[in-house]
Amino acid sequence: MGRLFAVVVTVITLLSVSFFVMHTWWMPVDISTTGPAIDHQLEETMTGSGLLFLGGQLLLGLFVWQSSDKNPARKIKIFPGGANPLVAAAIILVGIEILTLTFVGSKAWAAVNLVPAAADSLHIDVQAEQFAFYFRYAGPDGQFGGLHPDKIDDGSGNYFGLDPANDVAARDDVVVGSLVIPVNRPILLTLHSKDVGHSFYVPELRIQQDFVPGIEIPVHFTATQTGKFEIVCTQLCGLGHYNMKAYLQVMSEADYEQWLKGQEGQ
Ligand SMILES: [Cu+2]
Repeated sequence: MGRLFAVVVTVITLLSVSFFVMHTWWMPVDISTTGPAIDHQLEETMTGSGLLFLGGQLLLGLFVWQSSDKNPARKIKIFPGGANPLVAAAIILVGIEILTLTFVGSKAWAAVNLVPAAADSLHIDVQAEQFAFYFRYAGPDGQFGGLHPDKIDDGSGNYFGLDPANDVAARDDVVVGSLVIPVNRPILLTLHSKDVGHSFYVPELRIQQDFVPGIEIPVHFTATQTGKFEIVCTQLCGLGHYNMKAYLQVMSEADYEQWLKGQEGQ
């Protein structure tokens, strides 16, 4: 029985490691300028923790195999000093591993979260609510209208709480249900939520950022490929959470300009 367990542990270990080595289930294509650093970090983290996992599981299988010998005359071997030095060594080893990953990975993190957005970024406002995303562009005047939470009214399509009657800048703001952006141009999003916590996740951009009600959260990125990608909410935000998504459409600069003109005309 013991030997069978040792074989099963070894087979499960090798099988599960092989799925990671072959990238059977892996990240989708990367379409952002900051993505390669994140993917590189992911590879390093998976390799480091994968080697520890592989070594640990194979050792476990080996020990189970060796101790399944039922011979009562066999002397029990005791590691010098007992278990304490081994446990201490394991804690130090894992601690060093995690600290190293933190320092090595901080660069990739900083490029996304600590470096400010480029000054010429295209600014788009994002409103999350149960269970949809809305996107706002400044319109021909380049000015966003002010936000008035008391004026938010889904029935009339006023998802951001604009006041076009009194606020000139708000009159030409474009509000749509898809995030349409030009390729190769820095984008700066400001995330707002009108109700509960949501999340903005685009796997292809390697960006996942929570919405927090009452806080404006900046997110910036540059898309390097045209195409249509899913934006999904990854914070359990209510009964309709499973269905909370929108699309990111990355277009050529010319297509984007044309799309925006079409929206402004409405
Ligand atoms: Cu949500």
